[in-house]
Parts: sequence; structure tokens; C-alpha cells
Amino acid sequence: MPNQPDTEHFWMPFTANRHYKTKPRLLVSAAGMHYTSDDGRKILDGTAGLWCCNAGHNHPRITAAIQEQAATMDYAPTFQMGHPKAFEAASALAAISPAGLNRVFFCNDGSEAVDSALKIALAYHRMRGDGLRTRLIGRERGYHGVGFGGIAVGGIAGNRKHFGPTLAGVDHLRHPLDIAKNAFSRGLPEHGAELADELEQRILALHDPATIAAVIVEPIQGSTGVILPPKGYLQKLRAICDKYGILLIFDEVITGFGRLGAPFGADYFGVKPDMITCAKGLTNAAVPMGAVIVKQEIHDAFMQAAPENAIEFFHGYTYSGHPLAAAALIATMEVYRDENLFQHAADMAPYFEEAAHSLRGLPYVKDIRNLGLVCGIELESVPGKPTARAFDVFNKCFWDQGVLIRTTGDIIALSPPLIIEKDQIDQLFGAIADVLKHQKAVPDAAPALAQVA
Ligand code: PXG
Ligand code: PLP
Repeated sequence: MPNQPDTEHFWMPFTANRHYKTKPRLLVSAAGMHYTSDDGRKILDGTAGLWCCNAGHNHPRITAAIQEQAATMDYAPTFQMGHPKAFEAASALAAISPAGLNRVFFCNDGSEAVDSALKIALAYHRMRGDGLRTRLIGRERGYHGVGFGGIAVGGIAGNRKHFGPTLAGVDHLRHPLDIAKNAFSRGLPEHGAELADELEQRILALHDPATIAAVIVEPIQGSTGVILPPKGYLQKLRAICDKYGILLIFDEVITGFGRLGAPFGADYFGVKPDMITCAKGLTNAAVPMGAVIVKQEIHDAFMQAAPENAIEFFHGYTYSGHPLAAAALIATMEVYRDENLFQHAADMAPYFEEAAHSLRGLPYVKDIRNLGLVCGIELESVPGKPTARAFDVFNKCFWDQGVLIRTTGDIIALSPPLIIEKDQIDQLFGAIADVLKHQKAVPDAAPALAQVA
């Protein structure tokens, strides 16, 4: 075996630490569609890292931009100071955002983007003299990061139950996954748009619409296993929010930057939110960064409410607009544009869909759902051992097939870099098919991971 690091001190996030450390899965380098593992194997990346390296790994242009910036200026504050690249980065992001969403608040990841957006929503209403609006509405099985705001509006029991009451005044819509009606749908499911009506009929009726500040949803629920919005669902949410003066926030940490073959899910679905939260593909994950993209009217309300020369929004991070992240963002947007990567993702999507649905009928495959370059493959759980089935497939893909996939519960979630080509799509789904064909009824021991919901 290669030299392995001492694994004792790193308390790993969202990991079965003790199990992992008995046989570490280590990646040591990356390029394009591939990682290299510590034992020298080339691993096809079926997940773009964690849904984030959309332009492929180690893109030379992004690497060069970061290197140049590191050698020019390591850090500069953005509290009452500035540096040109932070402004250029905001402009570059606004340029690919839906029309009217053109003011950018920077932070360091998706969790901070969500907390920032929720705070903007609350402060916005208050500044307009509408301070009764303090409630926030999320969705069951939603993932909005791990900050206290994000877990409050999020809908994953495992991410909430250990941490007390989080935020007060939060409620949740039901999620729209309905395998009984929509199994093996290609693209958007036919059934379930009426679940959006619950916002008006159940949530607003219960709480009084005049107390709701914002509704936050992922256009596609990624982290809990690729839950797609039924046809017309997001349009209904938008209409209800408009009717009652409620802000609609799209959390596009996963759906942003070409995942669906368009800049944002908002573009793909033709539904314009009031704010977009994003991270991950924002810098191709080469430097951590998150952002809230805000409708100009919302930003302007802050400018109008505060006295001249006063701070308008009491919020920010030491690293908001960090020079290395800003340089990475600018280069990343250039790469997306110059290499036409969103279009490439759109071009690959039908082939990806065919390949995904070719797994239908294989042992334990309960549902397959897909859109753009995202796909969820839901497996039958081993009775009494939830997550064991998918985790076994994950391990066999990594060790035996040289393919990196992601699993959540007993769902395989795929989200390859947008640069993927047809032969790599074949390899990715071929590897999963091969492992599924040889699945035992009860796979080898797996750690007891938490269920997704
Ligand atoms: N919102 C959404 C919609 C996300 O998907 C976050 C917020 C939080 O972002 P940060 O950068 O704070 O992690 C996310 C992140 C997975 C997985 O495998 C998904 C995420 C993160 C890690 C793993 O599904 N999504
Ligand atoms: N904790 C302390 C003691 C701090 O001084 C700061 C920032 O100055 C923070 C937390 C917040 O850190 P950040 O701005 O990186 O989010």
C-alpha cells in the first residue's frame, strides 16, 4: 500500500469516521473527468466532486488565475475597503444571472449563502415597514446547508434532530417525490403540481400570509436524492408568492452553472425567483465561495431605507469577495462561456438520460429520475439495513470499477462534470450496471448511515 496519512485528527464531515478510517478512500490528484487515487488508479468522476467541479478538474485557466492572484495580493478586506476583482466578479456573475437579478452578496459556501439570503429577506420586509413578515417556509427533504438558518428551513431530520429548536416560525411544504405515480419518469414528472397549492391552502391559511417573509426551495432537490419538480409546480409557487407579497428564493447551489444545460434552474424552468443562492460551480470549487444574487429592487430598498453614509446591511464575512475566490470566479465564468459548457451539458443530456434508464429492470432498481446532467437511481433497501445497498454499490464502484458515485440513503445521485463525453457516460452507467447485476440479496457489512429523511 502507498504511504497513508495519519487519519486520527481530522474529524470528517458527514462521514462514518470510524468505518472510513479502517480503509480510507483517498484521492491525490485530479484532471478533467478523473481523479487519481493514492494507489495510482484513475477514477472517473461521476459526481463532479460534490456537484461542484462543473468545468472538470484542474482547469488550467482557473488554476492560472488563482496562482496569479495569490502572487499579486493574498487578501484584502471588503468591509469599508475593496479590491477590483471582487467588483469584477460580481459583474461577471450578474452578467449570466436572470434579468433583474443583478446585485451580488458574497460569502464562502452554500450554507452561508442560504443564511445570508434568509437574513436579506427578513431585513428587506422590515425596512419597508412590513416587519410582521418573520416566517420562513422550506420544504421536507430540502437541503440548505448546515447553518442554523439552513437546517431550520431544511427538511432532513438527521440534520436537525440533534440541534434543538433552531429558528422559530419556520414551516415546511411537503416534498413532491411520488414514486407510486411517477416512477421512471424521464425529465419532469407529470403528477404532483398540486402539491404547490398546499402553500396557499395549508401553510398560508394556517399562519396568515402577511407573516411570511420568504419561501426557499431548491428547483431540484439534489442532496436528498434528486427530487424533480412536477410539471408546473415551480410556476405555481411563484404565482402564490406574488399574490401574497412573499419572496421566493431558489437555492441553486446544485442547479446553478449549467447542471441543467442553462445558467440556472431559473432559466431552465422559466421561473424567476427574487433571490438565488449559489456556491459550488461558482468557482468550479477551486476556491470556496458562495453568493446570493438579489433582485435589484431588494437591494435598492436597503439603499433607500438607511441614512446616507450608514451601513445598509449589518452582515458580512471576513472572506466575502476573497481575492483568490474572485479570481477563480472570473476565470470560471470565462471557461463556461468560451467552452460553451452549458450547451455541451444540454447536448449530452438526452444521451445521459438514455444511459440512465438503461438500468431499468436491473436487480433492486426501484426508480430512475433525471434532468440535464443529474440523475437519481433509487434502490430497494435491504430490510432492516437502510443505506447498506447503495453504500455497497458505492464501494464496489470505487474499488472495483474505478468510478466515483455519490449515494444518499439508498439512492445513487450522479452529477458528472459538464465536460463529460458519451464514452464516459457509457463507462459510468456500465460500472453501476455491472455492480448491480452482481448484488447479493444482503450485501457485505456496511456502516449504519442515517436515512436521508
Ligand atoms: N444548498 C443546497 C441546495 C446544497 O445542495 C448547500 C446549500 C450547502 O452548501 P455548502 O457549500 O455549505 O456545503 C448545498 C450543498 C451531496 C452533497 O452529496 C450536497 C451538498 C453538499 C455536500 C454533499 O448531496 N450540497
Ligand atoms: N468569531 C470571531 C471571534 C471573529 O472575530 C470573527 C470575525 O472577525 C468571526 C467569528 C467570523 O468569522 P468570518 O468573518 O470568517 O465568518
